[in-house]
Amino acid sequence: MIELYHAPRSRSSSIVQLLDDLGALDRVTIREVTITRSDGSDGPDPSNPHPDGKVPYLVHDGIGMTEVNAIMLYLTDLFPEAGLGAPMGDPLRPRFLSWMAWYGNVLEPVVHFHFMEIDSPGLKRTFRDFATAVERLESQLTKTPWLIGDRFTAADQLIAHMFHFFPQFQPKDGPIPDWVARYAARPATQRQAARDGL
Ligand SMILES: N[C@@H](CCC(=O)N[C@@H](CS)C(=O)NCC(=O)O)C(=O)O
Repeated sequence: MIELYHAPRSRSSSIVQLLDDLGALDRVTIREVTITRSDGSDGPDPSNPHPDGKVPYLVHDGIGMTEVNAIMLYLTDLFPEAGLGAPMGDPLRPRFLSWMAWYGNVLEPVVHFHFMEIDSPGLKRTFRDFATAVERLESQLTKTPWLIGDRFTAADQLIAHMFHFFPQFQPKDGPIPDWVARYAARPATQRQAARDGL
């Protein structure tokens, strides 16, 4: 049995969209919960088992897991038929794993530092900065339409979702706006926007 603790218009929407793309939505029970929103509204839901009261939280046969990128990796391995991951033996798996981890290890922190205007030499030494992260994406997206190559994967779902959800993070030109537009035009993105009431 698979359960997903979900709050609309959040990181867990990206998981719902991935499940839709994987053709696995009917295999998962979605449990909608409240979370504390960034404007301070709502609050944690006592029925949500996530240790920090956050979403997404996935439970598979009684074992829970957190972290949006780890959950996506897990689901693409669990439902490999859709070809949205890069399983063991796929020569592009190293690239796929790198983008999935880079999102959490680098992109999330630098986005927060950048938009909160935190300018610290120490943080910069470790994480570089938002402009460097954008350059990394642009460097790949000038070579290939999607992050690991010619096909859309959960790495695009994970990272393009952020730029789509927060258009203010997008550079005005270069390959990122085109990539996000292609992501936005995908039927699964449009179905998720409808589910989220966007
Ligand atoms: N590192 C976590 C972050 C999860 C997260 O911050 N989720 C937000 C929704 S997008 C949330 O639940 N916020 C409620 C809160 O901070 O209490 C992940 O990657 O899954």
